[in-house]
Amino acid sequence: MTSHALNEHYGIPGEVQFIAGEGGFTKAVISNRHAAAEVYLHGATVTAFQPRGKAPVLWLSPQAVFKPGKAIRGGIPVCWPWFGPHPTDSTKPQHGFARTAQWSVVSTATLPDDSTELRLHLSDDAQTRSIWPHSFRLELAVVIGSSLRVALRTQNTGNDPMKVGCALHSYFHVGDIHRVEINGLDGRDYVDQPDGNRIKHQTGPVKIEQEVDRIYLDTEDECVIQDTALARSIRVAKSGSKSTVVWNPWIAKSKALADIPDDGYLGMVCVETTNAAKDARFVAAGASSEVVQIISVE
Ligand code: TA6
Repeated sequence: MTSHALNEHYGIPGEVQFIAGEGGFTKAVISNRHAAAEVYLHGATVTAFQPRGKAPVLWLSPQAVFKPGKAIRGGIPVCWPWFGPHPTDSTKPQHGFARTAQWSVVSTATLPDDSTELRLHLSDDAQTRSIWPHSFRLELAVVIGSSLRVALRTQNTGNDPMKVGCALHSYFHVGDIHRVEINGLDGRDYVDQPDGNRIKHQTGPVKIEQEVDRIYLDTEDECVIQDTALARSIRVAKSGSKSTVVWNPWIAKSKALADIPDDGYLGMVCVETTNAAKDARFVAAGASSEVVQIISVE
């Protein structure tokens, strides 16, 4: 659907407008009394969220590549129906196919508290079934208010159970990674991916002093990113998830990844709400499963 048609059907004057964004991909530009935000239909990727009077909350790489088949580097990519490499077939895309698919608009609405809701959906087609032999309806509901609520709902519309791994792979903007601590994971075990996937135990807050790529297990807790440089805390609450991923590429990986500036690691950290590792979920035929992330700034 063209931006013009989208605005005809789903635009809300002064609040929701669909325009051509980077790479010619369509994005929803949202503005209300609480915040401003942007959401690309490419991958249903929230790429910006900024509460009124506050610094941007999400990090979007200045070197992000906007082209078919490539995930946007930053914001909140939707990793689905698997997290990380495909469990058995390395030829299949890392983090699944949802984050590079073209999603459709379901609805837009102004909520009673003047927040804005945008719902997007993705359903199976011959292309997805060639990669993953299941029928599904995926819906992303984004509510932009003083906080940002992102809900990913998986519906199994087929006749067979399906195993789903996923992530709301959120990149957060921080003032200085050296002065960041992440609270909420104390006492949890985690898979330390850069160290041979060894299982380790978290003591105290998470500090970023090297490449960090950890799947924290058996945790339903809220995380708080203490960003001393920007004198703020970013709260990341969740439901439908028992695994939280923390990632910072650090120096070498920032240099290795073309869509991250060499010094990109200094201003970002990922805290991801996931069904990863043993937290992947079976969704029975006709059933649904939902993961929710709620982001707020203090
Ligand atoms: O969520 C952490 C992670 O799995 C890291 O291993 C890193 O690969 C990151 O995702 C980004 O993955 P991408 O495929 O977007 O480069």
